[in-house]
Amino acid sequence: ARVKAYAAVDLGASSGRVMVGRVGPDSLELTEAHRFPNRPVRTPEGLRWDVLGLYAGMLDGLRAAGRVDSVGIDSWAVDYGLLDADGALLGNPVHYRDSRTEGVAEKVWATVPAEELYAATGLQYAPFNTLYQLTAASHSAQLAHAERLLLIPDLLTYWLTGEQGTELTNASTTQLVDPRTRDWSYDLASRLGIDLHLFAPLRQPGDPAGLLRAEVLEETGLTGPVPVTAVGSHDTASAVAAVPADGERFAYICTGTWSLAGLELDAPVLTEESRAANFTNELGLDGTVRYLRNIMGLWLLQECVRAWGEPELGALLPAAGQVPALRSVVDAGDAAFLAPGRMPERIAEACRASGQPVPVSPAEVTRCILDSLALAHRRAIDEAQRLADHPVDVVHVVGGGTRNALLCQLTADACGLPVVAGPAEAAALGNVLVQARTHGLVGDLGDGRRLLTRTQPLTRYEPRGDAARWREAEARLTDG
Ligand code: LFR
Repeated sequence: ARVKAYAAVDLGASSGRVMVGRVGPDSLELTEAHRFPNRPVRTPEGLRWDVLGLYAGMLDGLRAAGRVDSVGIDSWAVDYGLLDADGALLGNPVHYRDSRTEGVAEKVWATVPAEELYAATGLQYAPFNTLYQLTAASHSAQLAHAERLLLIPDLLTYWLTGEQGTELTNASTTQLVDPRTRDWSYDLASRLGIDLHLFAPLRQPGDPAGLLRAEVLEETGLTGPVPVTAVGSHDTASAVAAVPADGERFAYICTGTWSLAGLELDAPVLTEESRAANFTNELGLDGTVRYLRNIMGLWLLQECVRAWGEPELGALLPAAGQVPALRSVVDAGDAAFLAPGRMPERIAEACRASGQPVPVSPAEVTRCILDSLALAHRRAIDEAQRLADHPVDVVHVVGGGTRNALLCQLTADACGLPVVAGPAEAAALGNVLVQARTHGLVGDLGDGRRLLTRTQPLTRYEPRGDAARWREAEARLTDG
């Protein structure tokens, strides 16, 4: 049988890449065609995405990819572009770390209390959920002129094919979808005065999303027809699809700018306890629910590295490994770390405020961050198992953080469970698997996962005892 080639466009908060997955009956090989930076831009209006730069990077990547049988796009969630009646983009998409949503949630809760919002959507509170962004923008000229809202991967798909849709996994991060019906929450939208006609019709992962336009073929040198396939267009949905797990008794942590730590479930958990613990119920492939918590992730380290003038991680991580463990920890789930800037100082302030030694050198701060992330991973996985009544035997770590051996080992230690680390390019692989499935090359979610287990390099980390030290560190954050 012929091996098919799929282009997976995967856009993260700090870089984008076009990967090519070559899939045969029992083979899957992923190569990188092109990688490009994703640099947010601070304009006089606030923090914005350079979406034209991303589009250009994607076209460069497709040109470098060469002959492909289909293209799929995934990216970070919640953000969107607005189109006017001519289909033209209105302004630069706003970055989810922009400050416009400060204090907005309280206004929404005055109309629909937070408890009801959770019961209806299952979405954790995050200031940047699309619902709060739309509320923040409700009096803007742009929104007044908008006929259509397209989430980032749907916007780029539209530019490639001319066809509009709203892919479901990413739609679930808007806080306007009911995770039980997997359709819009019509009642909620009408109570909040949000016109759902702004959104293009829902698409399921695997649905066709059009053909590359003639101009795109010309610009990329590809020969048509080349279909674009809707994938799990939320990067985390694609990454979870590529967790090389066997059975159901597993937890996952998708690591990168964020750590998304939780479980794959058949049904949402909408209890008040779950809301209070700030777990989200985002939608995954094949009727699954991604029950997880957002943890600040390697963003904390990325921002410090930026502040320190970009030292080499190759030297910083071993130095952090030499610093005594768990001297100081911060709450890596705290939204106080969301905004960019002054990160080493903010971490030092958090340590001081909780009466812990203040980390000073880059190695000390890095150690504090990695210990804090491992601790947040532990808390999320413990609480998810309890709240969902879904015990696990193993933690799968996927995404960029798998390259950080210290973080993987500390996570195993903190969770008291074995960690299986890999694949690093999980989002791209999940993207490829959904495309391959539309061609009948792989079967269901379990099939794709078995293919990954057979073909992708994975590293196992066993927990090293001393659970008491992690419990003590956890108490430092929860007792204060
Ligand atoms: C990870 C991610 C998270 C989402 C955050 C903001 O890349 O998609 O799942 O909460 O970015 O969109």
